[in-house]
Amino acid sequence: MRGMTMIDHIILRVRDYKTSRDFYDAVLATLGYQRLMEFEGTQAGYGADGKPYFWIGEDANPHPRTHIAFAAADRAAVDAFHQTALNFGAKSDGAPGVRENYHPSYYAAFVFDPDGHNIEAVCHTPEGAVKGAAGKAKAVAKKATKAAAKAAPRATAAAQKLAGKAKATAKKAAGKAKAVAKKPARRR
Ligand SMILES: N[C@@H](CCC(=O)N[C@@H](CS)C(=O)NCC(=O)O)C(=O)O
Repeated sequence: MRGMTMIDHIILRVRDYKTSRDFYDAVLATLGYQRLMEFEGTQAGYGADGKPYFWIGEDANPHPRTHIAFAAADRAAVDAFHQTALNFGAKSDGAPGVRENYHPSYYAAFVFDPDGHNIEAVCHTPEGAVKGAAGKAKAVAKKATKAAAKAAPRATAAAQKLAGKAKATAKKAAGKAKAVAKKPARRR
């Protein structure tokens, strides 16, 4: 999901920096994005993997309404995004759900941020695919756990064998050293 994106970064002008920062800290965390940078107490950059894509910057006269759609990894994240925004007192502009008018698996929710910008969280992955991928990941994890459990006793046995060999070699070497020490020193 976090590969190359079409937009490098975008800045929304906001009337009250702290109010908007607290709002976006909470709402974007639901989608897995964090505040990564902050400049002069008036600008904050949010993103993932060290790259801030989305910025807010204080401005006494912010631009009129903008629309921004944030990518969500799954439908549960879209739901959490919407609920968290409402908890902040935001007005909903569309409850979480599929928007068939865009495409059959366009699952989105819309809210207005503190300045009235229309922000959206959207997940394009069909529900079956998400469930299928989760199922596959679970199966792979189960297989790996089984294989590890099977390999562990074999590894232990091999390690024990090696330890035994090392012990025998050490014993032999100690015996030899003792014998050499007992031998009287040869006279010239
Ligand atoms: N209330 C609508 C909102 C739909 C919406 O805002 N769609 C976006 C495109 S994905 C849009 O047209 N934005 C234009 C704007 O906010 O100015 C819904 O729940 O479907």
